[in-house]
Amino acid sequence: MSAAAQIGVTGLAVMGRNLARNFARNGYTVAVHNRTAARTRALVEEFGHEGEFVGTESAEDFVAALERPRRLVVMVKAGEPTDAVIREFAPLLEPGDMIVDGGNAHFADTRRRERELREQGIHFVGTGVSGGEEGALNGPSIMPGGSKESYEALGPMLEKISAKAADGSPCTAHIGPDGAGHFVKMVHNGIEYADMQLIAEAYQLLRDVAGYSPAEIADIFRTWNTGRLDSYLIDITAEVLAHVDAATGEPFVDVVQDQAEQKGTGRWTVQIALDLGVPVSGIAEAVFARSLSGHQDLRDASRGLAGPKAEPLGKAEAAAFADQVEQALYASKIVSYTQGFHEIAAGSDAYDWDIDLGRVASIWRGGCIIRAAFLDRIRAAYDARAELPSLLADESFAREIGEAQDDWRAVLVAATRQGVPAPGFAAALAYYDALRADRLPAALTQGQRDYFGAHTYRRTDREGSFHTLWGGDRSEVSA
Ligand code: NBP
Repeated sequence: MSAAAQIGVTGLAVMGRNLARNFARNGYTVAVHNRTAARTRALVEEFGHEGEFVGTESAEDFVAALERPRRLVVMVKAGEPTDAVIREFAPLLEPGDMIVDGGNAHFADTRRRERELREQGIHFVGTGVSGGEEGALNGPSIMPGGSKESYEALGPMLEKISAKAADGSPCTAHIGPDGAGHFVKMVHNGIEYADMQLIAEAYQLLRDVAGYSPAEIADIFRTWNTGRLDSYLIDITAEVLAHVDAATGEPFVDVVQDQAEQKGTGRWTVQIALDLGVPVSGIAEAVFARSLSGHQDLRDASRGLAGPKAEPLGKAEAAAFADQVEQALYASKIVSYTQGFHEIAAGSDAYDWDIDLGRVASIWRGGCIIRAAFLDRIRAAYDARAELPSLLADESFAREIGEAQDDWRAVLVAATRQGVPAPGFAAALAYYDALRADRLPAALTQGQRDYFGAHTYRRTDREGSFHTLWGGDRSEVSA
């Protein structure tokens, strides 16, 4: 077999197959391989006309088909299958070769794999890929980690197959060493959860409080999509809401069971945020809202609990309320991204990744699920001040959120009065109010901790740690 392929893809389910086709359509010769060879044959038969594919059935043939240094993309189910593939291929590779894991791996696994393969001189490039099957085929957002050297060999190819932002720049860039790419992809998915939850809350408020039909709400979302909320998720929300079920003639959204599922990356984002001590309350509420929706028994047992029934507003009031919901949604979205970028900054510090936050915003502008006009603004904020401590410290975001806050509060008052849950909006506002507070009740918490556990506290008026003798004469001692 001649070593002619510039890149190889193993794992040819929906993502791998489409990524391989994307490379081929962009003029690269692609070696393809899958554990079950029938998938490889099917790909070459069905899409062979799209470009140059080298179909291979054994690991040896696959590796032999690649030019050196070898670039081997793994698109298999994350977890043990990825380790199985590495065990199979690593012994066949040579120093300088690259294994690119495009699956949704946990960044801690990526760090382990990178360390193990580095000993063999193999570059392990943990790479986040976002955009689903359509993105994999036509241009995803790609978040590669790993060594700088591997990016030099891979980057130009990734840049070619990636999505392009409106200004033409590729939606990929070297994120940072070892697990940085998968970490950023994880937070991307966490933000995606939060975005989806906020949109869902906006929908429910427009439906139950304003009294709009799904078709009318689709129109409202279409209008919002022409403004500052312009994004893929708002766009597809309008499509889903406008869809009518063929079997019943009912709005599609009314015939779908209201139990949201999840695959795990949102949960990871929250777990890791807890480890890093980063408050990502909006993302956490989104994960919890999905999990609550799935507890059907609990919901059935609680349906009769006391509380108001929402009473829809009149037409004129409804339109004004919809404008307020737009403000609340936008303000809450700013908070979600603030929290997500804080988590990336904290991960970057903890693992010495030196992640450029503006660049992350930049490569999310196209291809991925959270692509939005808004990301250009985030990029501009970090470009203006790379050390921005929080997105809320950016003048223009601070101004916008300040302008939105009256409506944001009004929406939450209406939601609370009418008994419509809006945990994402509420968590975002609580985060905003907590950050801007002069004093937090954390002082009282410290007092309680000192009382029962002698955990000590610091004072506002002088340096040092102190403990009050609560069980004695309540005098204060230096700790
Ligand atoms: P799946 O996650 O469904 O994985 C199926 C592939 O894994 C098949 O090629 C299968 O081979 C292979 N595989 C398995 Br399962 N166990 C294996 C093993 N022990 N050794 C070798 N190969 C094995 O595919 P997908 O939905 O295309 O996703 C691929 C990756 O991309 C996943 O990590 C996923 O999380 C990630 N991702 C998916 C999306 C999306 O929208 N679907 C988006 C972004 C990232 P077989 O054909 O022989 O069974």
